[in-house]
Amino acid sequence: MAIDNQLKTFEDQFRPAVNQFLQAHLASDIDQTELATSMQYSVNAGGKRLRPLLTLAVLKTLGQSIGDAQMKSACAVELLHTYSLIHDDLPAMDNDGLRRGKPTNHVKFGPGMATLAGDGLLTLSFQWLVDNELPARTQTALVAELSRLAGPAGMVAGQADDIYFEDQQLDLPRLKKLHRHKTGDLISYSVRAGELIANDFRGQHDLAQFSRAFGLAFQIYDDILDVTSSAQQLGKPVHQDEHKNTYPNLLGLAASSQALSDTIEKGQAALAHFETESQIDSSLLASFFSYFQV
Ligand code: GRG
Repeated sequence: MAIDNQLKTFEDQFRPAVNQFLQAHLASDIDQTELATSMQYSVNAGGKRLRPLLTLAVLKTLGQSIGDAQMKSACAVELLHTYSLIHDDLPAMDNDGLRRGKPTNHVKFGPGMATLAGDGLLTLSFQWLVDNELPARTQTALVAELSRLAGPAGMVAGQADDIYFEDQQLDLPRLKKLHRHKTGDLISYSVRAGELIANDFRGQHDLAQFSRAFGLAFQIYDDILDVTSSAQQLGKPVHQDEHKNTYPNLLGLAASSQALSDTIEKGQAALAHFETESQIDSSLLASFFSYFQV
């Protein structure tokens, strides 16, 4: 499967817009020079911007126009995501030296400043959700949803399972739960954020199914790439997962690829149902599945 043209056109338009927004607005919200350099270093290190792009794609799918308030709320999740990567790379966690093709934040600025850069990005993401022109009830709903899905009942719970069960093999249901929290919940948030910003909940059940399937597929794909790719291709170390709970470690590569295809099919079926029920074109969201080069 090649990258879908529709996804490429969308990314070509909106990834630079996300990058510009992040570059233009980060510095003015930080009041310490070294901290600003450290936070900007990781945010501007060149991630795919998948999560804000998903929010923007839901907004487009629901026929919304994208102004400053929509862009700022959509970019908030990228700040939070970058915090999670900085903290995940710390010596006390995965102790990784390479991220987004560059030395990790703690290698460059030391573990103390890297911890603070993560803390700053986590806090600032919530500030961006309320410091904009959206209606107050929308802002509150976004804050509530992000707290639930990124916090101790969401991504942080997944990360805790990841380190707690590092040398213990989980069965498939518990592995799926780990993946749902660690990776899936922030992706689910990103899709839900589009509905909340648009204040349009047509097909919310199908979009939740889509985002769950996409999130699980994203992590299975990441697990597979850790086994099959080079560090140069990924911009981060590979073969890091040998003691971790991953699909290839539990099921082997062939069954993991099958699980990936099955999960993608489930997500596509949810979007097809969404389109039939709502008469809304779901092809932009469906094009995100072409990210998985299977
Ligand atoms: C530290 C609380 C805390 C959580 C960390 C995100 C995370 C949870 C850990 C990173 C390790 C990992 C493999 C997570 C799975 C999700 C994942 C594949 C993250 C990388 O996201 P991409 O591929 O990265 O979107 P870019 O750099 O493109 O933004």
